[in-house]
Amino acid sequence: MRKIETVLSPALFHLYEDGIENKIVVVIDILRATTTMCVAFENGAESIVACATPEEASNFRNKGYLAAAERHGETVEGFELGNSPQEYTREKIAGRKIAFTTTNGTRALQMSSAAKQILVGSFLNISALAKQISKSDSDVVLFCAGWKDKFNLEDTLFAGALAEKLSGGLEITGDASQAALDLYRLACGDLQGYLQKASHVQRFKSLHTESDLDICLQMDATKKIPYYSNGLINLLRYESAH
Ligand code: 3SL
Repeated sequence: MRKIETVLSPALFHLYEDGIENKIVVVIDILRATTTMCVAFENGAESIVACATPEEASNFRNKGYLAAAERHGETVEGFELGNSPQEYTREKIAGRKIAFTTTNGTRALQMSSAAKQILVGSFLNISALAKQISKSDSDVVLFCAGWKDKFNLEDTLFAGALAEKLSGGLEITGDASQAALDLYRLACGDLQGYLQKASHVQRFKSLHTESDLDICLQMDATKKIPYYSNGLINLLRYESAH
């Protein structure tokens, strides 16, 4: 039976790298990078380059890209876009290429480079993602981007939600996957209420960005599945199959 494993923090990723070239990795940064990527594609972005640094993202401007950079939860000075999904409107980004760097999300994508397939997960595309994964024949690693190598509640909740959706056909393996599933079952009646305990939600409050939380918890707002390959995030061409 195919297996699901869960990585609760980038600091633990090395423990799951064995055989990664045969596995699907789902990168999860619910607040907010992978959510924002899903919003960007839903609103017509052409592609996203995942950059390691703001400098690297800025250099893409010469090639006509929009440059987006977030550090410590805030837009880096001088950038036209940060990491709030609310900024990624159709008016601003339809048909555009975006060079994007964030504190944890783009880093987790880059760390996953050796995987067979790297998918971008959020509550917005959770059912489409589950359907896509069910159709494949590989084991799955749910990779929580966390916050600066620390565990976080929101990515773990999503890992549990996706594990629950996949549990009919895949085996939940390891205590991390079980803990994520249990946490999700505990909190699923009121995700928004539960996440008031999350340190990143507290951070949002101090940065006056808490309205992003509503968007980040929207279930199934899109069927689009971004994937990462060779530094680029593009859209998986799958929709005709749905
Ligand atoms: O670290 C990241 O990738 C971001 O999602 C963090 S923030 O939500 O923009 O603060």
